[in-house]
Amino acid sequence: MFFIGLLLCSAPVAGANNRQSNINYPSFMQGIDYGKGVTYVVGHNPPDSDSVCTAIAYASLKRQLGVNAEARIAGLPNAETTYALNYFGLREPLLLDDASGKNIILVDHNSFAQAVKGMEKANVLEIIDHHNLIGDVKTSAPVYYRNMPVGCTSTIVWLEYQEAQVPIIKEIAGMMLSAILSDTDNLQSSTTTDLDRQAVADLEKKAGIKNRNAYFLAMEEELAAYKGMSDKEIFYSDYKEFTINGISYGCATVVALTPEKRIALEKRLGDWIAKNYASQKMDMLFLKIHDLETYAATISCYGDGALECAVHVLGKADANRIALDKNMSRKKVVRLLQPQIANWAANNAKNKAA
Ligand SMILES: [Mn+2]
Repeated sequence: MFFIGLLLCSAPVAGANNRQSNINYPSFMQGIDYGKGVTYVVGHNPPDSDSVCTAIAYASLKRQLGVNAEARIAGLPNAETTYALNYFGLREPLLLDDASGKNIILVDHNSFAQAVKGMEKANVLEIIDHHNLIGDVKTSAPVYYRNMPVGCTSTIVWLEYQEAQVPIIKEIAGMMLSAILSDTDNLQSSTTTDLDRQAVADLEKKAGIKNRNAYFLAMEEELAAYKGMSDKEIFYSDYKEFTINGISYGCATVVALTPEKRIALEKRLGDWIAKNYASQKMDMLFLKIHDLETYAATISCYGDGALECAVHVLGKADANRIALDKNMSRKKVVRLLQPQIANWAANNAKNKAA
């Protein structure tokens, strides 16, 4: 326990300016001034398992490389993340409610719209991410920016553990494993790469998970229960916001265990948005729901032009809903939607001017 406590919680033995004691520390990291204070590793808001678990794993790696890093969360973790933390006996990181003036490493996002408040005034030192570059993050010094087209940020962090030749303890393996399983839907999502599979094969051994499918299902059962949550809380539990050409849009992801539960959830949340759309102050809203039995998924579209844009790239609509290809991730949906919305916004502006 002492060993784990040391790795997870304590300040580094070597100071930030004494990093040469770590033989495998990439020498270019000397170009980053982590200063004397704490560097906070934080994911997006609202957080998912990637954002929370990867922050824990990356902060632990940085500490072992001599950086005074600590994991923080941008908001309350969801039930799936809480399950993973409890399973591996780890405490939830503290909340970072304002990033201004702080040294920051961003994981799992690259835009202010998804970041902790005050990030515009933070000192961003690194970005470790697997999303397309929608970001508006600007920095005063060069950063270590690592973006890879893999299924999960933890896959990148796993790779960094290999590169730095830092051993991965059980609890940290458990965090990275949980993040990858969550982001890739147990390696089923269209975003999954061989590197994610390689990481999972290594991490499940190190985490002592003998039945990965059972562990994944237990995590998802917690998430999909949406215990005690209102319609609005469910809608915003895994939600991301974007802006393109002056059009703001949000995409929520919700998961159900069975096709029956997916249909029920579609109806429940659909009724809620239909009533509350106007007060959400977004130009367009999208709700993606999939179930973990068949991996069938649908996306419902709300707001002027939303369905029109979606039909162009995602297929035929039934009312305001489109059936998606199996295993299609939100990331891919957004990647397809974004240029359509950009065009729509440009044409709309032209029409208004004419
Ligand atoms: Mn992620």
